[in-house]
Amino acid sequence: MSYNLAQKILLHHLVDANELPLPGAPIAIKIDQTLTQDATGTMAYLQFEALGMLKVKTELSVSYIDHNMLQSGFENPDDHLFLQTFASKYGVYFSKPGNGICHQVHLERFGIPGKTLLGSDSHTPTGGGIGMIAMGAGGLDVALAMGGIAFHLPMPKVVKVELVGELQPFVSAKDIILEVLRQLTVKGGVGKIMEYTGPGVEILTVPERATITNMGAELGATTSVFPSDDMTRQFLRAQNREYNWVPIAPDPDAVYDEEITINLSELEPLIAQPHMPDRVVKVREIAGMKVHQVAMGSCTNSSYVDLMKVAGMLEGRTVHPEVSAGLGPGSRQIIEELMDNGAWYDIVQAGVRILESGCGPCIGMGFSPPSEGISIRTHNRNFLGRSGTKSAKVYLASPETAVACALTGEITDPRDLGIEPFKVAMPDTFIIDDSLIIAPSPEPERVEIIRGPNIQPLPIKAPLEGKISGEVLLKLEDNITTDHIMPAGAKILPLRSNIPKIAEHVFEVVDPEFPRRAQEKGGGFIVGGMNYGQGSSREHAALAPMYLGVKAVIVKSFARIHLANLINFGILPLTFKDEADYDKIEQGDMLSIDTSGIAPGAELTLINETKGIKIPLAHSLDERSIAIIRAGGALAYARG
Ligand code: MIC
Ligand code: SF4
Repeated sequence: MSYNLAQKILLHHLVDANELPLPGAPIAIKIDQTLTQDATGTMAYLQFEALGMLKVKTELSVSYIDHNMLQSGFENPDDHLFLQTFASKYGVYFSKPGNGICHQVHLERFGIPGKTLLGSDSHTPTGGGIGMIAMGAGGLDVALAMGGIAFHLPMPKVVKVELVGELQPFVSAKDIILEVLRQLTVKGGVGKIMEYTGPGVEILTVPERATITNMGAELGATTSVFPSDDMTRQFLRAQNREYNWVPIAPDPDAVYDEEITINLSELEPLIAQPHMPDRVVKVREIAGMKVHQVAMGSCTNSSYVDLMKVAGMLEGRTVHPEVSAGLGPGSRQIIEELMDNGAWYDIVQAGVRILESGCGPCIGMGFSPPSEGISIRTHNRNFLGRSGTKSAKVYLASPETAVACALTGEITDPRDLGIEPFKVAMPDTFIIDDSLIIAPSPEPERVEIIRGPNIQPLPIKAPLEGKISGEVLLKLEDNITTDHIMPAGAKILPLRSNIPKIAEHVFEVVDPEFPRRAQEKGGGFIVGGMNYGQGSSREHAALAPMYLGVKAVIVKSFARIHLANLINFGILPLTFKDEADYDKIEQGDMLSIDTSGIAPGAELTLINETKGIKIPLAHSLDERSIAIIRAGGALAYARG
């Protein structure tokens, strides 16, 4: 039998099976490592606590602080203290605020080729850059994985992305993933693993590979993965962890479910237009548009390679007087490296504002653009309102393009600047300083968990009723993101540990009246289009609607992580058997569904009582998912 790389790692981690099923069939895999970040971590650890275990059962679990770093009140620091004391007590490593963005630090200090990683953040696939099967999931799935419980998912299809040719000057890894997004769109990766192969792979450094696997999340892909080769070995050696290296490659005659080829030599600088990461055009097509702000950083493009390119292009130049440029480095290691080699000076001297090492503007935590402002960002998402300014227009591009825009004040192809092309060499050894990573306590029984007033208990859902009924509380179009459902940003993100409070903001960018209406009507239904719930892993996009009484979500199709989150919190995820039936339901209609006969593969009938019609509905729930929903959610199910 021959296998591709993704299949090899999955096969090795299968629980209770020794063969991979066909794509779409359920699989359960052992999770070796987990990561959480602070905005999803508090819930994940409260859920882990509810499982009643004394210590995590993974090979390694790490709790990072990188999202909620503004600390404009007691909420964020309360969460940090909770997370630090919890980690210490339950066997989890803790990465202090200031140490860096979870995905970047994990790649540098913890990722191991061939291992599985589950993270409560949708960009966990960054780890695929080092040859891991690294997936994003809701906090509850991560809590279960920390408890040693297998992770369940449908067997993904594996897509071979063959990279041929060589990147030209000022064209970079970001342009590769933007090209994949242009071709496949934000729903093109659902149910798939993107596996990168071909001669073009060999010359990409680990951070460049990680840019591609990171933003593969925007395809809706389960994950993306690169082989573990000499480049991986050099990276691990430079991180003083060569002992973690193992070679992993697909078998020469490996078979794939789908294939695409990208010729790197033909790629040009690309840019994603507002408000979707797949609205990709060539930079030259929209060159000349005035730019107000440039934000560099985020887990997509804040690596050593990225920032050295930024520094090299800025050296001796100054940011345009009408542009506000900011940069958030990916980790403390990167800052130390750039301080050590002098590149930091070039960035500061050019007039770039230095932001904290963390998520920052990517999730609307500061550095919001002005009203109607055009912001060029090296980030991975440009959803409506995510920057904190609803009227702003966010474009996503490479660090090279971002610098070009910062220097000229307008959208500019970096090749048109006339800067001499240069190559960034990876250091032979990185500066290793793990002093902001705190190991768990050797005496856990002595550690007291500190819970400030921002840490509120988990809401509980009752088991599924035999018949559910209520009003259509909201009807939505295609590609609704979790940023629409449960917005983030400086005002709302600090409420992540407090469900009653955060629930007041559900669907705020779409319909601010939603929470009040949902509660007044005693809950009800949400109706949507294709790819509902794309984007982040935030389980709050299921948990908060559950708290407001949402019983079922009826759509044309779901994004993977959000579908799992709905199941985990006992909300029925249903799809139209015939997509045209979407038009037969309006907001405000009274619906009812008899759920007593729900079974794998069996259709359900929705009665639109207002219109007096019946509509057949489908679902993808297997026995286990049905049992979870019947129990009122995965926690109730896991506790028996
Ligand atoms: C994001 O990029 O949207 C986030 C914020 O990192 C989320 C996690 C969250 O909402 O806390 C993600 O990607 O999963
Ligand atoms: Fe943080 Fe942005 Fe990355 Fe999400 S996408 S983890 S908010 S840097």
